[in-house]
Amino acid sequence: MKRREFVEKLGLGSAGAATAAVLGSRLSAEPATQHDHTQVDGPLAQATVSFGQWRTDLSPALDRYPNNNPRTANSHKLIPYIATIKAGGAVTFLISGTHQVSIYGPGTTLDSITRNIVDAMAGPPPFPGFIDDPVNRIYRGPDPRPLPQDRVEAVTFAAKGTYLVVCTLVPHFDEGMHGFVKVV
Ligand SMILES: [Cu+2]
Repeated sequence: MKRREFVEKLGLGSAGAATAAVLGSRLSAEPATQHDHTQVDGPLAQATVSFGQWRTDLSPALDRYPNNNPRTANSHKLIPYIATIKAGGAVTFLISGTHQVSIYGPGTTLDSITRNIVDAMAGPPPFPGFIDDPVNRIYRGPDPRPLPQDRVEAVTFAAKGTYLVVCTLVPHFDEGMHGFVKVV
């Protein structure tokens, strides 16, 4: 069916036809993969991963008031270590502390990531920089330095497989701060 016929069948006048033309061009200008409106539901639709945690086992007790973020009072774990979702689902990373989330596709291991360092600064204060290896990387989070120390990043996983999630802040990467997302 030609567009003119289609518009006439819808009972749109010339103004409606103009609107349809604008909508049509706008839609065709968007990348085909931009929006997926299918719904994701059920128990494996979403998992929450704690990405760095403030400690409560210190003496004296950690007191962040009014706005303290002591590096030495932050635990560098992903909890749970292995999160499981289904394909199309999401993982919500609840981030506390100075961390950068990077996610690698199936096959990448901690040892296979190239230790290429970016943004290191002599200071003062010195900053150790981030690991930047784009090979098989499917997601890299923002530079955490200007951001709140407590924040959220939600990420979707389209395909099945086991994904490596690492903190790419250099000292955390070097101590092996990582976990996995299993997409089933
Ligand atoms: Cu970290």
